[in-house]
Amino acid sequence: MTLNELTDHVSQLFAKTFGRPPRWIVAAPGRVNVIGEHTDYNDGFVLPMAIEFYTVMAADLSSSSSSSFFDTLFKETAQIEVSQPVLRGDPKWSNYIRGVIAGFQQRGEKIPALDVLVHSTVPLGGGLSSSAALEVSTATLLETAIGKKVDPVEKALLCQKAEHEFAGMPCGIMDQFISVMGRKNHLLLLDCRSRRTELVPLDDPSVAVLIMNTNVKHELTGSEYPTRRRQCEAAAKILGVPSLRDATADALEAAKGKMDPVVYRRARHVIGEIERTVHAAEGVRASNWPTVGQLMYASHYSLRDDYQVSCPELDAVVEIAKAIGVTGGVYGCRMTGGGFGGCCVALVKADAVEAISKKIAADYKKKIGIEPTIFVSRPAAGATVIKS
Ligand code: GAF
Repeated sequence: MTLNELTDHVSQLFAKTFGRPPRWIVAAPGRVNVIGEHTDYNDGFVLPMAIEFYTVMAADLSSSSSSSFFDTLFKETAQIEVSQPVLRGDPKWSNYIRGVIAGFQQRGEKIPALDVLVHSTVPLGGGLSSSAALEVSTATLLETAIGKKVDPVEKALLCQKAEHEFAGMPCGIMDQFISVMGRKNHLLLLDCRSRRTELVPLDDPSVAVLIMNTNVKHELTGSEYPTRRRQCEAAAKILGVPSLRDATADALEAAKGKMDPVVYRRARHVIGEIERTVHAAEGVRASNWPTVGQLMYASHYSLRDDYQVSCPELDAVVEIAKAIGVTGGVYGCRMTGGGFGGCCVALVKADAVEAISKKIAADYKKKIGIEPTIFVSRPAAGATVIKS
């Protein structure tokens, strides 16, 4: 479904639910990270792109004192009293929205009561940033409703704070930044220390980005993510640097004896991954797809062996893709996002997409026993106001 078709659909759903057409419609995309995993909270580089899957919100002013957010997936309404400071509450999914409203209130904004229909095509729990899309969509709606733009960096940080404080997930800045700042046909090279961004064109029609959802989500992400953050901080402390961004592979080797072996491996992943990300961006600029592909495999093996955030299902997809090889049209493949399930991303020859998808689906089903979901996305635009 194109964004236009999706917008029409959501507009109709709003009219059916609230009995009148919406006054505003906004959309914010999910993302896939091409490379640079678990580097954002280490002040490193990431190279994500926004995908053509969105959280769309259609809205109008409400005649009541509280806002109603109706979510079409959960088929339930979150009532949020906006005349007072918004706190955490039920249903659980509404906390992403609540956190963003609270962020606007903390900036001194008075938030009007709204009737909102929320409809998302970003797969939930697929590691494609459905939560960032929900936060950024909310922020974009609030900007539209109050008639004031927030600086894009401030907006992304406000959404990240919502995730920290209202959803209890100590994420880095990647997901919210790309959902705000994505650009059609571009990857976003983000320096997570300076927050400087560079748009890297990915518009070569001969290559495609394939996204493969393993359709499994192991319930480890919640506890493992903060543990990884702490291990990285411990490594930086031993190395005497503010963050692993400042560490070198040589310094790490020299300090190996002073470090817990697990902490050492975590640091080895991060230091190597930051370097791979910078090289991959160079590879994309030069359309050097085999090099980018090799860096993607190296990233996966490092996440599997040193960072230990992969799982058998993600590994299976990568091994199947690797077996197809460049001759079959696959340049590279890796797990993407936080890990423990969710999606893999592959860089492939555009004219081989169909054959590759079929082969991966069949072999994955044979090996794991479940169907994967496979799709292609061009790099999409970040958050947009569709009707204002
Ligand atoms: C999750 C987090 F939300 C991101 O900030 C990032 O750390 C990612 O995992 C791993 O690269 O998506």
